[in-house]
Amino acid sequence: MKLTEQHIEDDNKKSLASQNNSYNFLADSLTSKGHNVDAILSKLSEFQVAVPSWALGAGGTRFGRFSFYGEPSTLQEKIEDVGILHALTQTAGAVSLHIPWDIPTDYKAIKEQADALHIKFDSVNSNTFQDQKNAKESYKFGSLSNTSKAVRDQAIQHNLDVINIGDKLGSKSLTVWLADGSSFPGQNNFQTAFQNTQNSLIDIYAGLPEDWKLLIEYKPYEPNFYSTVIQDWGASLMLANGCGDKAFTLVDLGHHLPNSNIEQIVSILMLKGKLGGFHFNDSKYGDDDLTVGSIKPYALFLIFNELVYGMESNPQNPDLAWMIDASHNIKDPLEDLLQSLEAIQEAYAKALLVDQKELRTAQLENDVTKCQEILQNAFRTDVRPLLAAARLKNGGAINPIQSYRNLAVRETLIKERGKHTIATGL
Ligand code: PSV
Ligand code: MN
Ligand code: MN
Repeated sequence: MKLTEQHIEDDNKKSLASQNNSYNFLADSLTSKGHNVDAILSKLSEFQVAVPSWALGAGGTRFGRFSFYGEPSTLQEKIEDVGILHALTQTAGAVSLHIPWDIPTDYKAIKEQADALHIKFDSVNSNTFQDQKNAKESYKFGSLSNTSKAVRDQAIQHNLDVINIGDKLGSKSLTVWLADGSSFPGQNNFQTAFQNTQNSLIDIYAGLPEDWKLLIEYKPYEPNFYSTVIQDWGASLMLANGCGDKAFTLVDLGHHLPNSNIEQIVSILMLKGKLGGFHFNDSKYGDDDLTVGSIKPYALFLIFNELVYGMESNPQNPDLAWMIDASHNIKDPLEDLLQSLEAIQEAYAKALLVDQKELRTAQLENDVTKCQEILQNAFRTDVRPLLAAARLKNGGAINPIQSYRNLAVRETLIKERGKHTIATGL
């Protein structure tokens, strides 16, 4: 299914008058407070987030998976779905592939399809957390950190193969997330596991094309429950530094122990020029991968405030690879992603409303109340008409979920693909 601009434009007609009213009211009020509304709209339009290929089908838990009708079962269908998300939101202009779940069979055709939908191939993800069919070695006791050289070599080779696949598609970075660690005290020698991982990453780094980045993701636990080799940003940063200038830390919102100050982590990494990528999701307990902004929207805003500050003040930090890393068990995956994309744009827009100069002055004067007021005023502004205006400007939907339902997207996908399709992925 392809959503045309005409489909969306027709559906927008129902809400156009009310959108214009709300937008004009908000734009006037922001302008009178000294904001440059056009500049904010341009920034919102430019901000593109990659959709992970594995989130287009219903996720599952280790207790089961309830599939959702009309799921994409080929890479082509997954890109079609990202095309739908992008047509509606104008902010999902990239896809992030997980290899080997998504190895293209016809590169030219896939690239042409993505180009036609204005979708880029963002970071490619390797997978050494599952054993692959016909693989000689098993990752049961780790991959890049394994005590066996044969296992490490197989995992290194897999990452080099992933770089090669990504290169053919126009990706510019490799994301490495390892499940490596231990489930019981004494199982692993921490130092050996870390050193093996560093050496393996150095070998992978040596295979990076000149204009590529290596993004190293950390996570404190799961699937291992006693220790993880790359447990936190410090371990990731040490490994990145041990590789070189093209290696960076990747922050996933769900990969922190409860109450970690994630905004401070991203801020300091950007100061050091070492934040390379970012995975959005939300969580109540652990790596829950819930819809972005569904649990802790203020925390997301505070993180965005630091990201905006970093993007404006830290030229030493490269452009980031932004990706949604959420999936859910019980909702329509496309509706879930539409909600996540909206929440990301909302937090970004609110962060753009923070007057950084005014905040700086209040900080220097140690006016704690004013500092807090500046942030909370921005957070409490209802920016949704701004997001809709940014979408509208580029041919997107005023209200993506409403249009998705009005245009019977899921029903059409079910008609085209059938009811019982299963997407590859977690
Ligand atoms: C691991 O929990 C993770 O966040 C990594 O980014 C993986 O590649 C992804 O999830 C797969 O679901
Ligand atoms: Mn992640
Ligand atoms: Mn995760």
